[in-house]
Amino acid sequence: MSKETSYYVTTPIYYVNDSPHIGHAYTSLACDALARFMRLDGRTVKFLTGTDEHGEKVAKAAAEAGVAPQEFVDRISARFRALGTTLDFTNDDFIRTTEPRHIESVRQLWRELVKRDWIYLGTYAGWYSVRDEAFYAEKELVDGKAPTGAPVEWVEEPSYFFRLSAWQDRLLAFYEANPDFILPATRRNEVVSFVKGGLNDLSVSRTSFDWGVPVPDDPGHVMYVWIDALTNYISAVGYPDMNAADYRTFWPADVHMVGKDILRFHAVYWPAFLMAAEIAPPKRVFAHGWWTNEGAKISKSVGNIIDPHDLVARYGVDQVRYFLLREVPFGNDGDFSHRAMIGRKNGDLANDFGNLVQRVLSMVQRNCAAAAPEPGPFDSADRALLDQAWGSLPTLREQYARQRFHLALIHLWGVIGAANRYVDEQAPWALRKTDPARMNTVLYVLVEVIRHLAILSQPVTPRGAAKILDQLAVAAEARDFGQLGAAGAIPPGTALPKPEGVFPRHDPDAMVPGS
Ligand code: ME8
Repeated sequence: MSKETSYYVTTPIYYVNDSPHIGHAYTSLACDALARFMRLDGRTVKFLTGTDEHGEKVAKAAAEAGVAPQEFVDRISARFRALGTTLDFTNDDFIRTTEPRHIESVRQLWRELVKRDWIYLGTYAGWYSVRDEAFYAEKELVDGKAPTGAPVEWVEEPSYFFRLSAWQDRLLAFYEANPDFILPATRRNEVVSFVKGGLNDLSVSRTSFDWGVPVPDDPGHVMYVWIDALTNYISAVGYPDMNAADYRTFWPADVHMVGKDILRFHAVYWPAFLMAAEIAPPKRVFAHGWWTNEGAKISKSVGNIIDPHDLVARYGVDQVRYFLLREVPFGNDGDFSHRAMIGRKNGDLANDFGNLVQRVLSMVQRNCAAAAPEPGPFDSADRALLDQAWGSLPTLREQYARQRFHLALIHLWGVIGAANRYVDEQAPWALRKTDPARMNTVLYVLVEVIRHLAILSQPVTPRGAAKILDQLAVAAEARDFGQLGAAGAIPPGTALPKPEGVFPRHDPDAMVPGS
């Protein structure tokens, strides 16, 4: 498999200190949509997610729960896996940092760094935030707290250090040479100015607890949870075996998708660790924005966690997926509100897309003997609509390549809008009596446009798209992007099953289980 046709996308591996919420679902969803898009476009995809199971934060959560750490992480990790089932994620792998394949990998990376003299033994004396699992300099503190608002504690202990200070110029040169390494551009600027401000050597081991990967040849230290966690991205493709088929196919990764909170770890520390070990850095880190809930920060202490399982039970999988990727320009912060969710479900999905499909397929069912009609010659209105549908792929490719999910969806809904206007203008129900041949042409054009819309909407609304394609009698193996345009056109005369509604309106009486 050549690198040009492969695509490797990763989510952060989530801390197992607590159950998954909508923020975790969001990042993984974005990766899922990307992975699905690339597969449909003929690429060999690896979509990786998983859980980050070591470190002080997780150890404390286990102690608070009164459970041994391994038992605790097994339990919470399973909840992150279950999230994937609820949201139809198609990850190809799920990595856990407590797995032997990962422990071996991170220990080897450490040895490579020691071998090249990038790691030395010293003493850390400074501030640490367990919540952020991050070291902070005195000057970074705001009112005695981390800049994130997390409490900090003074830590003084023997520690290994990574010579991060030596990487300032090389990192700046790397960002310069790879302008799309950090997206969106505003985030890139933040990272560049942080690095320009100077880098301190980074403490990469801890001695005050033992829930972590022991440092090779010095088991009194466990690795700092971030060097452990970041390495998951290469563990999952077979590192330290750099001849492993997956490693050769997929590394360097195409996109590490992260929230803006952990950009520094991915865009500064990670490429420095990799380049120091003479491993290629990833091609891109995309840092998306932060969700709030009806205007408030989502947090356990506020008690406003949005449980993705509840959301899906109330609104439907496709609806939640569509809402999250459509509502907020990807990269910006966003606010969740039930009103907005219902607005998208009823407006975009039920009225615009669902009704289009329903009314066209019902007309075909009633007026064309339940089979795809035979079209006559196309006029300019027909061509304009078909061209718009056929021409969507290049636009979508461009948007997906830069993780602009909202723009890809806006484009598709532009086609849906045009198709709805075409139905109104052509009025096929009136043609039934006056010009049945023309009615057949109009309905055929619409059936083909709907086929395109269904194929192209699969990455975001896979269930609805599959239902539409079933109703168009499109075979399971004829649903990829290679079937767009004339290639996969529905042969006139194809029997079509009885249509059923695809995107229902919101039922205000639908209850959330457990509420
Ligand atoms: O940071 N809005 O794990 P984590 C949007 N283990 N995204 C959100 C969010 C919100 N309100 N809340 C969480 C870690 N996220 C480390 C990562 S990777 C090598 C190690 C998402 O469980 C977002 O992607 O704290 C954020 O970056 C991630 O969850 C943090 O997950």
